Amino acid sequence: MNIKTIRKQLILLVYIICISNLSFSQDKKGKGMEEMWGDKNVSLDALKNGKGKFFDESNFGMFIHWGLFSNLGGVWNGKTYYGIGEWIMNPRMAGIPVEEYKHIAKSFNPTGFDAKKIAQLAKDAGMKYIVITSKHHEGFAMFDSKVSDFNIVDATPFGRDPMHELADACHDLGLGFGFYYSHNQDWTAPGGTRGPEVDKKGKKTTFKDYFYNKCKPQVKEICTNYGDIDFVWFDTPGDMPKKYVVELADMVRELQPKAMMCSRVGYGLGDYASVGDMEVPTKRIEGLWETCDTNNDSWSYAWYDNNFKSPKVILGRLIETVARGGSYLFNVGPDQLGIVPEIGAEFLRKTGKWLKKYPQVVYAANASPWDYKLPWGDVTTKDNNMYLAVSEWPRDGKLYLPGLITKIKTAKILNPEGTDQIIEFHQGQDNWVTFEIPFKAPDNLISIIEVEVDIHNGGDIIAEDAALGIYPNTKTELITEFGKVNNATQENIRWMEKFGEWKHANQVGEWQENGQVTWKINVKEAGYYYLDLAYKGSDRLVWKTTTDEGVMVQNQQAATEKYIFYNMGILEFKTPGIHNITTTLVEGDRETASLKSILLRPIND
Ligand code: H79
Repeated sequence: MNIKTIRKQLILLVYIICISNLSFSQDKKGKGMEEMWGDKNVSLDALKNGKGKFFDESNFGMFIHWGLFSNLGGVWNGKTYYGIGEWIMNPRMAGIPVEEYKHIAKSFNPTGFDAKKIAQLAKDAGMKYIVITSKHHEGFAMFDSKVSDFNIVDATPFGRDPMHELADACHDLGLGFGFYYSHNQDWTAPGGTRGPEVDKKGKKTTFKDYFYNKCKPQVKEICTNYGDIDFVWFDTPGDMPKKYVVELADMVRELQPKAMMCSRVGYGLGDYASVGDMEVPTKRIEGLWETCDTNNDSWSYAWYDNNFKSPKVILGRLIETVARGGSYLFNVGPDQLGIVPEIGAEFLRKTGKWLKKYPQVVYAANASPWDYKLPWGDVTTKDNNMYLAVSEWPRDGKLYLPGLITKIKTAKILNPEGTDQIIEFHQGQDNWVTFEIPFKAPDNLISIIEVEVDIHNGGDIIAEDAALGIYPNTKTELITEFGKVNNATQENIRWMEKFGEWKHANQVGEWQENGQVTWKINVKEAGYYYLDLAYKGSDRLVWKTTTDEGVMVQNQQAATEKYIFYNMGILEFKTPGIHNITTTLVEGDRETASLKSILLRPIND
């Protein structure tokens, strides 16, 4: 095992701990190592070539949050509740009493629901499968259930089973299909987590009652009545006792041997890891994993939420996820009529048009040789090719690639509608590659440069991972995650902007005297750079940044509770090549000061 592999495995280990915390932490923190995800009896290779193959190669799927909450669209008793719409019943949002919530079903009549149209949208978007909410935390079954009549067939005027229609439509179009099922929380079923503690007769109920009376039999229904399914996506295991999770997972494996379960089933019993909601990881993760994200801000439909991600942003986040080694599950929220909001649908079709032009960049593509994204975009790989996916096309005719050890053979700009354009490049002694590119971006979304490299029989494309590139023609953000920290605390944090909408960052806080973050960087060209710092804190802070050449920038700027970039001044690199750069907090409130990143900007950028 070489050093790089050991290092990667260590990173993986740390990530798995973080992942299990994130996906479990929704209710409880601090799961131990023994609770890692993955079937211990199946190797990763066997999984990737077996039942995980479809998931591993697809890389892009559609998530659908649709339920009784969609009938409210974020409104209860005339008041709008902002945040994740499927939580509206929760006391921390509208706090709707159980009986009143159940009553909403009487007016739920999603006559606009067209399963074929939604499946076609997924297909047009370039997605390979659909995972839909069959029951969310509030307990309403969106399928025909004999177990509980709080379901869309028995309790609504609609009276149809839309899950059947969607499963059929997916199978007809050759898409994969699977169900989300909230197995621990049930806010309306007696005994469910955060649900009523007594049954209709006033008798005390336990989680065991809920598990055997509703959860397990309903999961049996979704695993029996819809043909072969590809996913069973459990969520928020919380402190659900292990024996029930084991029983549930065993049943799924027996009834649907090909279905993949994500790590949120709990206790490491999933087939692949699910990272935090709405999070695109910044660093490479080994193994099979997925991130789930949503097309606007909420998961389920909310009338006001038209903050839809553009096709370029969707593609950027998809490619970034694939480049970190994962799969992207991207959510839409059909409304009270069962219709996917049109702006989101249109942006997805545009996303799909791009993917039709460059399918090789995403499907069955592998991670980038760099563990992190690059300032102009990201890189995916397949066989002897690297795909440089350039979202910020440089304006000076040059694209730089830092620290590439593997030799390049040819490079061309892909032009699926015409002829590919071979481009000149120079791979220097310093391992920087400079490509000569046209001034205008070839694609108005994300342009692709296909780079053929000189490797033989399954070898890896090797990039130096020791130093972060500083580019002459584009700004580079150095996040704290890639720095070395002394006398301060480095920690991943997440926070909510609106209710339930997570933002994630690695940051350094709890600054002691001489607390510092040091980055190892690889400067392509000597000269002046603007230095900006992204931090939060209180009042005003003084920061000092020094290089190993003795150059120093020290300045005071304001600080607020939000991360903002502040200009610090001009920093000079007297020579190109490998340097250290160190940032220290000099004055100000050490308790609240939190540094997220530093930014180096070429003067003329
Ligand atoms: O289905 C979507 C979310 O509804 C679900 N997962 C995605 C895919 C999810 N369930 N729980 N969480 C996400 C974590 C949410 C935690 C919070 Fe809260 C909800 C933070 C604020 C509201 C729980 C309740 C913690 C504080 C109050």
